[in-house]
Amino acid sequence: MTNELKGKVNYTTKGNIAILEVDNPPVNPLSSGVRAGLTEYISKANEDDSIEGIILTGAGRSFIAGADISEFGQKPDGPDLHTALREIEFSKKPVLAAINGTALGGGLETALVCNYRMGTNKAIVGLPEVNLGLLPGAGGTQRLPRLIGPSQALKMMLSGTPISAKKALQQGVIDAISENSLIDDAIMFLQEKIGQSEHPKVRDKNEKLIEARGADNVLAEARALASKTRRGQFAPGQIIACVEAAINEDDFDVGMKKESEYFLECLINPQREAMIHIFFGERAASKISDIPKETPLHPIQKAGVVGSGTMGGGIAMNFANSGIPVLVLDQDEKNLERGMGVIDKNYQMMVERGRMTQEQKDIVMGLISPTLSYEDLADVDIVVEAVYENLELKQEIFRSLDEATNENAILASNTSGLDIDAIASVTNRPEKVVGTHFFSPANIMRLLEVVRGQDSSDETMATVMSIGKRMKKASVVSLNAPGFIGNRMLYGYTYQANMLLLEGALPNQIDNALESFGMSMGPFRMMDLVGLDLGWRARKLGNIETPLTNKIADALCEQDRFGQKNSKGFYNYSEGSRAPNPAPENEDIYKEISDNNNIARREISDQEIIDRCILALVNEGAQILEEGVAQRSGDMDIVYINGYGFPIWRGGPMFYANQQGLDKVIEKMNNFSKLDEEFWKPAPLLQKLADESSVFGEAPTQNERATKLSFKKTNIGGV
Ligand code: T1G
Repeated sequence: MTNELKGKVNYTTKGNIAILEVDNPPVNPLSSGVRAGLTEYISKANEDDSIEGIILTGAGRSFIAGADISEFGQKPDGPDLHTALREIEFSKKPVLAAINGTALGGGLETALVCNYRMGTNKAIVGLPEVNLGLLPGAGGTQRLPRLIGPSQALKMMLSGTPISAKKALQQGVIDAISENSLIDDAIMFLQEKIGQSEHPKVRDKNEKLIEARGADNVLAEARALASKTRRGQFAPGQIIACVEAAINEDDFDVGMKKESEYFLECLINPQREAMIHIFFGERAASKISDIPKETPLHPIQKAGVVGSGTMGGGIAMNFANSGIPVLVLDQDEKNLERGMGVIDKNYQMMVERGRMTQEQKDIVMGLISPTLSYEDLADVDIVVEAVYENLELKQEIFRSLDEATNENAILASNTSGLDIDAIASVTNRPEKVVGTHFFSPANIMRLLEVVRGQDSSDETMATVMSIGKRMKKASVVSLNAPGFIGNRMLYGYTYQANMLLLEGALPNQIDNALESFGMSMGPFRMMDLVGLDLGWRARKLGNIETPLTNKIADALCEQDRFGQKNSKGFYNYSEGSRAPNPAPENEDIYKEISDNNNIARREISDQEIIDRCILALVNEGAQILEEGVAQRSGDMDIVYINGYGFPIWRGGPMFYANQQGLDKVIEKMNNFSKLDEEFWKPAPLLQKLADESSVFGEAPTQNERATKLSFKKTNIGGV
């Protein structure tokens, strides 16, 4: 029994032109109904003698957003994509793709089988399949290199980043840009071609490939790019192999056959499922399950940031990059000047690296204004406080903001772990108070933890989530609990890394093991980057006793080893370099502290290191899910991939645990419980799901939750 087909194609005619409009809202993926519609209507237009030309376009804001990602791993209905595209490519009548918006993946590949391509100036085109652990499997790896040359094509397919219509025209991906009505311009363009005996097919354009034959640098550069930007990923190598085939095979269809083989290998590779989990996971994370979709948003036309330090400056850049004018307030003139200088320098670096034009820089810098006075914030719609972590100071600032800003303004704190309700309690508008935990550098890192206070209103939450989308952030909701999601999970991970150091593993072994697992940076390199002295000074200042797992770091600080900032920490660094060099001189300190704490040092395998650090994340994640601090396990995966350097091709810690099997996870934790029974006690939800041979998913409902959440009740390693 075939399911009802999804999506459709609208067929209309204008004189001697047939117009096929892909209609599968909101972004027109090539679902079963679209594939069926394309196949049917191309042949209908070809059989209709009154028709001399065909235009293919999309309904709404998108041309075609690619293959239907939700179909991967399922048995697809309707004709397959190759059949539909063959109909278009071998149409007797010329076909023009009128690209009215996003043409991505299979969407661009569909345009590439057309004879001609025209876009609006807002159109964007790209082959982002690599972001899904896939490759352009509908001819993209064979046709795009023919149009723009293998080197440019490889850059586009390995970055997965779309390009603008202007750039697409420059590179030859499209033939023209419509400045007025796209369909009218497309009809005019096609009318001029209709009389021609032949119409170009991309498959026949071999010049650029033949030119590249023997030019090994093309593939070598692509391999270098892939290993630099996509470490551990399977698909990039497959993409390069496809283009190598395109270069060396004379017969187009032989190259296509290779592409299909390599595509299949990507499809069955577990990375594909993990990366598609993240694609849909990011979209799911942007939804708050108990807040209605139609909740009205508070209009955000102007913003403010309190604090012009590293975080404040980065947050201000996010507002400006989203076209929102922003005031940066600091009480200290010198700080303000320095802060504005850092913002200008960051943008200047982007201009120098060609990632923005001088003109674009002038526009965004024009949106950022410094101020020393709270009064200037009277008409802003949102303020983000970004000063250092001190509750009393933040409460003082929120009292001032409560007075200075209009009563409708949203007041947000960039705290990375302080009690949002305690901050809100000093204002007369706790329903307008929320946490917006950005990650450093805030203008680069995609993660945004949106912390929901007990009184944060639906409107406040929905509005901040929509701002996160405008800033192109991966926004994830956390309830107000110590360490929120990311830092809370990190505690167990770092605790295990430090215990492994005490038990005999060395920093570079632990870091290499976790980096070979795919983490972007090992914990000890991370600690050296952040600075070992932050915790040490805080403990000295507060006269706080050093916990066991900080004893080594504190001992290093006593030896004036603070990390990268003074070129020595767990590693040594040559002047001006960030490359970590082993520091054998530290080993005596490690041995002494292990001895002083009766910890026997032993050989430890890389697998034990990986399992203990990653499963510590998973177990705390299960506790967070049980408490409902995170709405769903996928949210924690989004947090770890966008904020803590977890490899996207493993799908995040919770997805990784699901793929391993929760019974296997429990088994490993039980093995480790000999080392520390309390720490390795499985979270009740993890035990329950493993017993049911189930997997992590949505958080248990309010009633199912074992523990009632409160800032006071929950404790993270004494932080
Ligand atoms: N398939 C299925 N659903 C899709 C989809 C797709 N290709 N693209 C988007 N959606 C859903 C999405 O989950 C969301 O659903 C809604 O549409 C709106 O999306 C053979 C193998 C186009 C830039 O990788 O990058 O072609 O959450 O919230 O921010 O070679 O969507 O509302 O239920 O993201 O405006 C390659 C994927 C596929 C592009 C629009 N294509 N899409 O962004 O909206 S593989 C892609 C995007 C392929 C061929 C291969 C973005 C967008 P819901 P949204 P947006």
